[in-house]
Amino acid sequence: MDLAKEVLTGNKRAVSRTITLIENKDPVAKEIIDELYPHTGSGKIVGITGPPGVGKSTLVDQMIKGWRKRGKKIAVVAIDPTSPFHGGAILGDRIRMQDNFLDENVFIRSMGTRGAHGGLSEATSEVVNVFDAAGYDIILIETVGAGQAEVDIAKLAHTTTVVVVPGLGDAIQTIKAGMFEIPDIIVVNKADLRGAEEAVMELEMMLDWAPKKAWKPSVLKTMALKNDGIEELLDEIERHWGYLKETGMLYERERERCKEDLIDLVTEKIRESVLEEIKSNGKLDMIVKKITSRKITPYAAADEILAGLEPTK
Ligand SMILES: Nc1nc2c(ncn2[C@@H]2O[C@H](COP(=O)(O)OP(=O)(O)OP(=O)(O)O)[C@@H](O)[C@H]2O)c(=O)[nH]1
Ligand SMILES: [Mg+2]
Repeated sequence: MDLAKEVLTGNKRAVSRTITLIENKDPVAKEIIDELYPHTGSGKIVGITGPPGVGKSTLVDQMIKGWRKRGKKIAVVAIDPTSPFHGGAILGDRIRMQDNFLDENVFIRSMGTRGAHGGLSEATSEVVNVFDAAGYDIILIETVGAGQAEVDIAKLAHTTTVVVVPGLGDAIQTIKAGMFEIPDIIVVNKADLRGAEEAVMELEMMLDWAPKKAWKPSVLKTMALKNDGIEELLDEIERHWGYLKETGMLYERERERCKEDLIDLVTEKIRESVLEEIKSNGKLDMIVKKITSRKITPYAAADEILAGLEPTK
């Protein structure tokens, strides 16, 4: 079947197969992505991040249900940074989201991170584009907040939601100084536990002290297990979207994402061509020998390799 055309009609199997091609770095994926690209740009990308076990998946589950009631088509990419590659990474999550899994207008996919830098997989942005082209209104990316992953999700998403839970100083620990750039919305989940009110207050105080931004992140309380506070969260995501559109920030974010993607792509291409070159002519082994026998230093060797490369066109 013509995968790109099928993806554009919203065919779930075609979407699934395309994502697998992307994960496997199949050269065909590149052609499909090229064909889909002109049809992207209308999906809302929403990031959900936060420490392990704060209830991100439970929350995502309820958000899907809420958005379905609002007539939206939703795709979820659940990223597991501990898994080196794709495939059933977060099986538990899938089972939990089973109701949604059977819904024709909901697509849930787990992926491992392949990224060498501990960040989001480079493939994530491409997968988001596939969902976008397939007509999903909302594309949710769920990932455990582990430093780089949070930064990366904020670059990719239009709206980034950081989830925390009540507990002495825990919330504050998560939204550390310097991480203030990341959340557009902060959710204190498990508000049924003690200390939720205090957590909200602490966070709001910290936000008051933080350098002012045009959009002040809002702090919301949810009880994902009881489906409480979800409507307010969806409203707030809508409000943020409206803000992005009105202020031209939406365009800014798109530009940033484009730039990041392009830098990643170019870096990857350079890396591949350099590796191919130095491995093919046996030069690598020769230079390694010189290093291990202490004839040259690794830095000098790196310079020597680079100096010997053909300039790329
Ligand atoms: N008390 C309480 N427990 C909750 C709430 N929401 C989720 N939980 C529980 O918290 C635990 C973790 O929930 P998950 O949704 O798996 O959390 P997560 O953040 O996706 O976890 P990881 O993906 O492992 O990082 C589960 O046992 C949930 O039932 C809530 O509002 N209140
Ligand atoms: Mg989870």
